[in-house]
Order: sequence, then structure tokens, then C-alpha cells
Amino acid sequence: MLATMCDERAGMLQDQFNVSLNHVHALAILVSTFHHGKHPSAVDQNIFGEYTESSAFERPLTSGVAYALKVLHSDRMNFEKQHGWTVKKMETENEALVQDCIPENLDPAPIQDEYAPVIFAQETVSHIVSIDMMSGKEDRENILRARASGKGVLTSPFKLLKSNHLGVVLTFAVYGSKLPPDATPEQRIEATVGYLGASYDVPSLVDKLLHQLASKQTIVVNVYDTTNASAHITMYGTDVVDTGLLHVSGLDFGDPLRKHEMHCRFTHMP
Ligand code: WA2
Repeated sequence: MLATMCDERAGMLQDQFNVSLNHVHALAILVSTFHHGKHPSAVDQNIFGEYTESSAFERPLTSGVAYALKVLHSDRMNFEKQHGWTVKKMETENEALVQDCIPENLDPAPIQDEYAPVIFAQETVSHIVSIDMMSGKEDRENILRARASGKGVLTSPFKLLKSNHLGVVLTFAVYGSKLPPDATPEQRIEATVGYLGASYDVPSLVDKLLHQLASKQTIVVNVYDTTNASAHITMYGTDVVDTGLLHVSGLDFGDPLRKHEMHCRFTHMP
């Protein structure tokens, strides 16, 4: 019974994640077609904001989506002049100010070869507009892996901006030209024009999912990132030291570099 309940919950979480992953992929194609593929572009912040808000039901578990542009240093001045703002750095000396994510508190991005400033965002993550996503460790790793692979890639769990919870980010690269299916990583990097990303506030979203199910009070669920076998990261649930009956269900979020598991136990009745 424990195994059945756990597999059912793991299956629901995996299916809902997969549904939203497919829709985020479709958003990347939409930006490619209507922003980069049309001159002048048919997408601006208003259109992106409106479309992503009204299609949010298609992306269960996501807390917001955003689009960051690939900007080379040689184009930075033009880019900043055109947008009327400077590219911001995700990290400052003061962690608290970064977490609050008030643009005036963020420093300009230091000189780099290239940047990934957010130009369009769903209302729910509007606080990341103008921030260089390559200036955050997890976001940067995702961007580099997404554009070289052409696949949707996931970060390890980390504390998202303006959130007190651990979350993960899913990233798809947007390419400016049609690539052959066997394109090399170098060809992919060269053809990259931007990055479409979705953030997942895992605790609140898994809570929402589990509350849809009956008998949730009899079962305790934990979700772990088990990529590093010797250091599991809790993504959902409080850490339990329990020797009772345990069932582990596998979770596949579609990124072969990341491993996830759901652990289920019965609640101890007093
Ligand atoms: N989105 C929302 N909150 C965040 C975050 C993020 N990244 N990083 C830290 N807190 C635009 O992969 C490109 C979204 C990054 C995409």
C-alpha cells in the first residue's frame, strides 16, 4: 500500500513536471518565431507578460517564466542604451539586498565576455528583469549546458531570488537559425540568441499537488535531489530520522545529469 501511494504521487509529480517542461519548450519556440524571426519583433514585455500569465495553467508547478537575451560585451553599451537600463549583477556584497531583488540595490554587472540579461518576464518573476542570469552560479551553469545541448536542463536546488524556499530553474536555449539534428555543441553555442527559463518553487508547488490527494495525512513525503549520492539535497519535506517502513519511488525530470527520488513513510499515529 505504501509503495502504491508513493508511486502514484511520484508519477503525478513527474507527469506534471513533464507537462510544464513541454510547454516551456514551446515558449522557447514562440520567442524564436515571433521575437527573433519577425522584423520588427512581434513580442514585447506587454505581450510576453500577458501571454505567459494567461497560459500559466499549462505549466503546473512553475512559479514564473522569463526570457534572457545573449548579449556580447561588444554589444553591451548599445543594448543598455536601447533598453534604458544597465545590466545588473545577481550577487552583491550584501546577501540580504540580493534576496530582496530591488533593482536600485543591485550593482551593475562587472565586465564579462558576455551576459544574459532578462528582457521579458511573467508578472510573478518581474523582479529579475535586467539581471544578468550568467552572474548567478546555478543559472550560469544551466545556460551553458542548455545552449551546448539543445535540451531542457535543470539546476540543483538553490534559494531563488525573492523566495524563502529552495527551488530549481529549467532552461531551454533559443537559437537564431535552424540547426541540423546532429549540430555540434560549438554550432549550437554560436547560433544561440537567448534563454527561456522557468522557476519552480518546489515546496509550495509540491504541497499544492499533494493537497489535491485524499489521505495525505497518512503519508509523509520527501523529495530529494540525489545527483550527489553522498549528499542528498532535500527539495521537499522536513528531514526525518525514522527507521520505520520506507518506500522510495524514482522521479525522472528529463535531465539525465540530475537524479531525483521521492521517499514515503506512514505517519506515526499517537
Ligand atoms: N528565475 C526566477 N527566480 C530566480 C532565478 C530565475 N532564473 N534565478 C534565481 N532566482 C531566464 O535560464 C534563463 C531564470 C533564468 C532564465
